[in-house]
Amino acid sequence: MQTAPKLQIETARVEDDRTGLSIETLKRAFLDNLFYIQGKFPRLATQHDYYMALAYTVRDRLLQRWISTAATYTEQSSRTVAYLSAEFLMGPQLGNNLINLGIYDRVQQAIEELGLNLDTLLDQEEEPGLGNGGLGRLAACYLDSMATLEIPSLGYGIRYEFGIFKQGLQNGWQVEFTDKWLRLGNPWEIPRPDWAVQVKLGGYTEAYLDANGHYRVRWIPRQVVKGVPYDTPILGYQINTCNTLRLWSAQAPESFDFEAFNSGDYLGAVQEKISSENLSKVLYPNDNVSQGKQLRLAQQIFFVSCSLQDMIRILLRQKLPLSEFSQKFTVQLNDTHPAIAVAELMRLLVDEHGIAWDQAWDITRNSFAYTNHTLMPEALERWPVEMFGQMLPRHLEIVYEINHHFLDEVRAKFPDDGDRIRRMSLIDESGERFVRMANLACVGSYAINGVAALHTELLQKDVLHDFYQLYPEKFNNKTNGVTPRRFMVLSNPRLTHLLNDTIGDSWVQHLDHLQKLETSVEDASFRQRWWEIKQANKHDLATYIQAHNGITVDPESLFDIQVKRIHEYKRQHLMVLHIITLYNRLKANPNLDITPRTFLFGGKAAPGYMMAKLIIKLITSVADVVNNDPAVGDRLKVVFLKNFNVKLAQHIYPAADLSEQVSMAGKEASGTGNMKFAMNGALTIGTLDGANIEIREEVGPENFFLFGLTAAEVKALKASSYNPWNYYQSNPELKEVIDRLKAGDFSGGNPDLFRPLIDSLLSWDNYLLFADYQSYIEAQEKVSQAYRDRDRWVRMSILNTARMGKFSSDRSIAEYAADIWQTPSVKIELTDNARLSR
Ligand code: Z57
Repeated sequence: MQTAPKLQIETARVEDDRTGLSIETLKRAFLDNLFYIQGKFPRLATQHDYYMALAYTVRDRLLQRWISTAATYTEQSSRTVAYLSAEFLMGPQLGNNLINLGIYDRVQQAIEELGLNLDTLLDQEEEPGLGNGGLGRLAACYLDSMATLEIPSLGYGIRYEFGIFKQGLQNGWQVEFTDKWLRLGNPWEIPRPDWAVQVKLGGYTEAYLDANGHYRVRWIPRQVVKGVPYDTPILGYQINTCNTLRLWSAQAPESFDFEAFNSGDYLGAVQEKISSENLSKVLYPNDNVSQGKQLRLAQQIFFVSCSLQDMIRILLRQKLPLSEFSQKFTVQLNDTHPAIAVAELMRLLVDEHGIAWDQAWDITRNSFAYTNHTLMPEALERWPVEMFGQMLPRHLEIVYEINHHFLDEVRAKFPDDGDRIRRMSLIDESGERFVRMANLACVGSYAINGVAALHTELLQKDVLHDFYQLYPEKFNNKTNGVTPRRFMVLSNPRLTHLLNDTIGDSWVQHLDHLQKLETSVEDASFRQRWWEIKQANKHDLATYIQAHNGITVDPESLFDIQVKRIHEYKRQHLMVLHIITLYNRLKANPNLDITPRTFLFGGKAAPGYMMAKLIIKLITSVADVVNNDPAVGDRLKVVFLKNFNVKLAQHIYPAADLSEQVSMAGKEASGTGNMKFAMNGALTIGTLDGANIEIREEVGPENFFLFGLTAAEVKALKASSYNPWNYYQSNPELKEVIDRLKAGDFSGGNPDLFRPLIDSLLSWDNYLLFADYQSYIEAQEKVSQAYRDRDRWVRMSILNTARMGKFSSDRSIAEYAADIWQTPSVKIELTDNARLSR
């Protein structure tokens, strides 16, 4: 403390270099970082070194805001959202931080003056792919919006050493490579070893009487794992708020090693260390599926326990009593992956902090809110009671105790209803016994939400109907949104400039201001510029395709795109049926005047999901035939873009004419790619599923290509038993598509390759492709007609963008804050950080 005045003097110059925003200062800081952090000079430096130097330059500016933010939250003991998620699919950080800091153009100039190219540096970044798809990317968009709306928040998750695998293609099949994203270092994170915590696993429990003669339980674990937090700053858009993403990395605790060393079991000690570190080794690569693996449960308790202990540390440091946990924090559960938190908070409060059960239960129930993200039965998490008890013996007791109280509550409201009790119990006892995590989340939360209007309705009617009857007041809808900073400003600069020229730049924070574009629809020169921008973006993507796939595509053709995880319910293969239909028409009538199309696919299949991998092989096989048939010429091209990730996504949405959102109605909870496409002026062909319904409502039915059965019709058809064979027999074009596939026309004459897929389509097909085929083909004909009338198409495109205001994640987050969290926003002044050291 005595040294503080000296510290202040020394920081005076450093501070300017580390916080200044002038081009000269940025250049000086960049070179400083190249020398003193990378230890390189220009003759030796690689592009990656330059990227790192720039990243550290930007990080310094973030840290200045981060410190001001943390100081303010601490001073004001602000109510804070803890967003618990097993996945955060962040995507590259540098560009986004430049946008949010408002220094993109200046940095571009500084970098150019140094003889370098900003795009090349941005391209160096290995993206943190710590998520599978929609759910993980939603968490990332929500962090951006919480910071932008000045809501105090902490994202809590796992610092996977290996994120989602990298996808390669070999002979048209998906192959997986480990994602070694940390290999060259991660400039955005700061380890906080001093805030490490311990997590217990395995072992047994025993009862004892404490000093006051109270009955208590202690848990003697078999293993203890240390969780070390790594913090990443999350800056809001042109605001000083800089929140934190805190990811936990698993390590073996030193004390455990020592015991083994002393007992001479050196290899045993090393083994223990390896098994501990496995907890944060790799992201499970499944989307919308739960495998029920033991290591996955260990990951869940690991990050949940670390996070709750961290919150308790923060609470106590602010000199608040534990009874105020739920006033200080609201904990959002991103699906059931963190739902074990309900039992873990009870354990921490009761066992570790001596709070009575009833009071602990009040605190717990007032702390959690649960978001459900899926209606897919195979995604609902259930843990075998046996496995659960082995790993979490104390939690199993707590779950039983919660269940005991809960079922009493159910019986009181619904007497003599044994079926209801069996359905609602936290334990599934219909066969092998399972712990039901969705039930635990519902019982332990004060709010439950779905992610689109239809989805929430189906939760209430179907999947969570019993819970809706018991707790109707807990249920609410929060339609998803996406951040326009990353998915418009950063990824579509041409469109951003046009929008700014036309309506000013307030739309970036208030996306509904895009409405102001409606009048420009009548302006022919505006329409011309709109068209040229889309063409330029398509040209860029065509260049990428040429370089990566060696396929020449025509930027004037209609870019018809489906990018998302590969899953049967999302029906990538429905788009393939359309492609083959067009191909057959061309073969039968070579001079047919069709609208030229480029079909683009991208997406990963879970490595164990054979049917999804076969769909990829189908796409690449159809591509090989169609792209190389002289009878087709340049009229149809089919491209599978490998390794679809956030970085690639940012190149794709701005270049899309048509967005394919063709899931079977009632299966896609919301979808978020649908929003990213439409914001960038793509038109949608889609079913009445998830947020498609709300997008269509907003943009107007005349600006949306609708097809297919409704969720209610799907349900009815399934109830009356679906017979694909009838569709096949009665629809000649469909029959020809299937017959060609069967004959091996797309598999080098091999009729066996696609047999599993064809058999499924023809005999039971849970996703009713044939039932929607004709309607889809007809909608696609309307698309082709509309595209031929360029003026009409551009008008529709403009109106799509103009009417997408609702789908900003700012709107979603504002609703969460108002209806669920009750978190006031907190203004952050930029403080002179040197002052904080006094
Ligand atoms: C996942 O990406 C989603 C739901 C899940 O239960 C799991 Br596990 C992973 C997706 C839904 O499929 C999308 O429809 C939704 O838009 C997204 O979560 C975000 O809510």
